Parts: sequence; structure tokens; C-alpha cells
Amino acid sequence: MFGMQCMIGRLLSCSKYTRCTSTVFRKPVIVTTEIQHRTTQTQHKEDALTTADERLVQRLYEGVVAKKRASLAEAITLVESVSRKKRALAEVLLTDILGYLRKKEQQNDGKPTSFRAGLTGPPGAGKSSFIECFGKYLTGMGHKVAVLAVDPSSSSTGGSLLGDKTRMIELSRDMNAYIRPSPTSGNMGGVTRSTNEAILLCEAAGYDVVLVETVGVGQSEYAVADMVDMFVLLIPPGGGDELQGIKKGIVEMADLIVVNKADGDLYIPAKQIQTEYISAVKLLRKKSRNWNPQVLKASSKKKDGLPEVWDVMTEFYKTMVTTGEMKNRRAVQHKIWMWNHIKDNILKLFKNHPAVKPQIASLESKVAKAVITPGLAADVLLNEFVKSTQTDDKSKS
Ligand SMILES: Nc1nc2c(ncn2[C@@H]2O[C@H](COP(=O)(O)OP(=O)(O)OP(=O)(O)O)[C@@H](O)[C@H]2O)c(=O)[nH]1
Ligand SMILES: [Mg+2]
Repeated sequence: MFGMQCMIGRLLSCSKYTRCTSTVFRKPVIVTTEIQHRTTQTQHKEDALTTADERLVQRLYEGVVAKKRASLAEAITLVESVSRKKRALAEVLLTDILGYLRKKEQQNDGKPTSFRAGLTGPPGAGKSSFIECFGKYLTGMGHKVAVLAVDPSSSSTGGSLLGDKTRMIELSRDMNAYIRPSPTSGNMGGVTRSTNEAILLCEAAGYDVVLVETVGVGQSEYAVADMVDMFVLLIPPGGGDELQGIKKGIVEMADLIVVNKADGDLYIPAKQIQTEYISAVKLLRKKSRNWNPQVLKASSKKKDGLPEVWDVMTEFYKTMVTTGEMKNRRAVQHKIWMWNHIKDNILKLFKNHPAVKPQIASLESKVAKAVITPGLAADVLLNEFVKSTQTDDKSKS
């Protein structure tokens, strides 16, 4: 049903892209903004691409669009890199990839043909087991499925829970599936950014269904909700504490709720929970004008309920595309990504600014001891920052 697609290109105004250095390879298929053009030309002169860099980007681009798994893996590693030089290369590659995806979308009457679904749920809800059998079900129908994870804790522990792939043994052997653990470097912002970019790379490599699993609890659900078309909440039939722990906000974000583990002794409790949630979602604030959240039950163990889940996903996709909501959601998401990235970086710049950095420790300590208010401390730092940037401007003019 789905081909490859991306909306980001539409946000960019097109102008011909010229490389900093060589133009040794391929015709200029790349389009980019004036800003990017200037940035590449001036701001990061030290990052100017060498011929070897150009060749690397070309090799990765060609490998990804030729659907080579090794190239996809290498390209994702590049976008996950925190090294400034590699980030610059990743931006060139991603700009090429956006151009490619935009062309694909135009060939598909401007309709998005990839489908991004996020799967969240309390620890142990059965997310990985569900992705394993649902992924197999989809590849069995001829889809190409990419599985990504957002695990903010992996940057501190150095490993992702998805990394061991223990719950996805069959899917990880499937040539029509690609499983990628969460990036293990960077903060939450870094993890989110590289997952967003990995989604684009997977789509360019021909994966028409992208499943993103959240690992751990906390911010990752919100981050994933901003990177997918459909947000799916998986809940176990346990009830009690586990369900109490699911925040109302998360339930409100869900386009589909799946009560998992509906098998054996858990079948009856699963049915009860399903009925409760069917009533509950009617009382919640509606996320979409065009879609009423659905509540299904499934069992990964028995492989039950998978076609029903896919039917609802397909119906959701069609509704979102025909009403234009999919395009709007993606457009809004792209703006959110941009501002999140700016927020992350501005904060980093601010904290390291020479006018601010030396004062942070003492002001933090005064705030902690309630000697001054947090608001005043923030104003002091902000004033120092603004004053020093104004001085910089004056000395330049
Ligand atoms: N009975 C039953 N057990 C299941 C089913 N799916 C998963 N489980 C069990 O639930 C446990 C947790 O499964 P996972 O797939 O690892 O759950 P998860 O949500 O990915 O867990 P985390 O990533 O650790 O949050 C395992 O012991 C599974 O065997 C199911 O459909 N039925
Ligand atoms: Mg898991």
C-alpha cells in the first residue's frame, strides 16, 4: 500500500545547491535553502567538504536509495555522530535524501506513502514482542518494516534495551525488516534528532512502515508522538498499578490503544480493560477532528488481533491522507523538530558563554539556599548574556 515519502522537502524553498569544494560527482539533484547554502559556504569554512567527503556522501546516498542495508546502517551511524565534521557531512547527505523523497512524493500525486507509527506503553507491556510478531505479519504481506527505538537512558547506560533484540529474533533475521537500536550518544534532544533523521533514511531505503518503540518512561513518549503519524499505546491487562502509572496525557495522545496479552488467563481481564478504555476514551479531549481513537485487543503470544490492528492503521492512514491531516501533522512536527533543536543548542551555547559560565555555580548555590529567587538568578544571567552580545556587536561595527 505504501511507497516512500517525505514532506520535509515542501518546507524548503528550492534553489540550486553548490558544493563548497568539488563538484566532481553527479548532477545537482540537491535543493536547499539560501541559508543552508550560505552556512555551508561561510560559517563552517573549516568544515568545507573535501573530495573524499563528497565521495563518502555520494556512496552513502547511492547505497541508501539502492536499498542496501549496509549503507543504511552506515548512514544512520553518520547522522548519530556528534562530531562537528560528521554532522556537516550528515546534513549534506540528509539534504540529498530529502530531495530524493520529495521526488518520490511528487510521483505519488503528492501523497505520503510511508507510514510512521510510534508504540508506547508501560515497561513490560509487551511492546517488543508485539513489534516482533506484527512486523513479521507486515513483511508477510509484502511490506518493508523498519524498527527504531527512542531510549534516552541508553545514552547514560551505553546500551539500548532493544539492542539485544532478544524479543525480535525472527524479525531481526527477516530481510524485509531493519531493526536499529536507540542511539547511545547525546542527550534526549540528540537521541530525538537522530531518530527523526533515521526515519528519513529508512524511508529513502524503501521501508514503507516505520515503527518506533519508546523504551523507558518519561519524555520519550512525547518525543515519539512528535515524530510519527500514528501514536499507539500498548497496555497490559494487569490493571492496578501498571495502568495507574499511565498518564492521562499519554492516553489522550493515543490514536489507537491495544490491550496486549489477550490470551490464556489474561483473556478475560484484557476484554474488561478494553471495555473500560472504550468508555474512557469517549470522555477524553479529542486529538483529531477526523479520527476517534480505537481500542483493540491482541496477543503476541497467540498472534491474535494483528489483522485488526493493521486494518485500523490502514483506515487511519486513509482518513489522515484524504482529510489532509497527515500533511498538517507532519508540517507541524517538522517545525517542532526545528525549535527543539534550537532550544537544545541555545541552552548549550548559553551555559558555555564566557559572560554566563563563571556565574552559574554561585547563582545556582544561592538559588538552592533560597538566598535569591530563581527568577532573579535567571534575570542576572540573561542580562549578562544580552549585555555581552550587545558589546560584541558594538565592537564589530
Ligand atoms: N501472555 C503473554 N505474554 C506476553 C505477550 N507479549 C509479551 N509477553 C511477555 O511480557 C513480557 C514483556 O515483554 P516485552 O515484549 O519485552 O515487553 P516490552 O514492553 O518491550 O518491555 P520493555 O521494553 O522492557 O518496556 C515478556 O515476558 C513476554 O514474554 C503476550 O501476547 N501474551
Ligand atoms: Mg521492549
